[in-house]
Amino acid sequence: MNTNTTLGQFIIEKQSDFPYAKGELSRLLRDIGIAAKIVNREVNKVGLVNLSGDAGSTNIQGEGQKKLDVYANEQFLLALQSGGECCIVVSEEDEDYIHISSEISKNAKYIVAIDPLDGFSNIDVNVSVGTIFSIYRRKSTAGQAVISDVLQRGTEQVAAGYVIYGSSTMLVYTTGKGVNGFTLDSSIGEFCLSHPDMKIPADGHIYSINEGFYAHFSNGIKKFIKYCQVEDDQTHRPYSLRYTGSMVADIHRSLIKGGIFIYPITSHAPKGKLRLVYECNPMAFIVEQAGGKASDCYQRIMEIDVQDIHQRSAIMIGSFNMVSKAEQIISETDK
Ligand code: FDP
Repeated sequence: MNTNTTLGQFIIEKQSDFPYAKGELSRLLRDIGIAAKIVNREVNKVGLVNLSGDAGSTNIQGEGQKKLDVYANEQFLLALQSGGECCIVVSEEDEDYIHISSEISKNAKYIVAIDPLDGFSNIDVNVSVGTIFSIYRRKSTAGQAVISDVLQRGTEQVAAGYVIYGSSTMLVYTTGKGVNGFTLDSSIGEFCLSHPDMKIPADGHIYSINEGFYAHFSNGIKKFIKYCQVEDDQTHRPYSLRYTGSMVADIHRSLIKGGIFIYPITSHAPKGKLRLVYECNPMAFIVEQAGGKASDCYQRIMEIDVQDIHQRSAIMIGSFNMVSKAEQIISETDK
């Protein structure tokens, strides 16, 4: 690991790469990094202090407890509110988007969409969870930011990233000039550059889908699963199946080792399950920047029109050739 370069230093060094290099996006990214460290501290002690319990339960000292997802949401909101660079926050935890109307935020130009704790159902069993964020620049030029500033396509993202709270904690982000990964060195309390210029292998040998829902999948998805399972020496099939139930963990593995993660539409979730604005778009931006591909089976994720902040989408994301193959099989089968 290159412990010489911390996230803070790297962001400042790369500031001139940003589309509008005034330091605001740098500060926003730095604030997200600080909140991630606070959330990481709480994720690590979850077994000790019952943070996985329901909101309203009490801890060992008899104090009121918050669920960790509520806590994580509060920490990111606090960081974004006090940083002064963000005018609107969209969060998985809040039904409506939140205007930040403090004195220091009155000229803020950025909109942040965030899933503060993705894969939360894994928190009790020590499987990795994550935070996903997506950053847009507001389009309106005067007054309060408006809904059209929020409902921008994924192609308009200026930055996106995720934090994975796993065997080690990593922050991975892109500003549209490649992808870089930073590992938290707890001895110095800093994210340090450990994975510079990440590239996803064009082919992989792992597919990742909740196959328990096989009966609810379209014939095209079923056919792709069969393709993954058939023996073929040339393409190193059958592929292995890995599915943690934490999108961040499953996509992080694909980014490092190659592979495909699929959450398709099902007969029980006809629009898909995952959220376009703060799950699919940011992960698509990162994976594309690393050389991979992300689609909803038919269309590039980042080109989907956004009508609603909590809109759902199907997603197929990962190694370029695997996603292309899946798209081909699905479009031939589900015509
Ligand atoms: P979770 O509901 O635990 O937050 O974002 C939703 C998500 O997890 C993803 O992280 C994960 O990939 C998916 O849902 C798991 O859904 P299934 O249990 O339906 O497979």
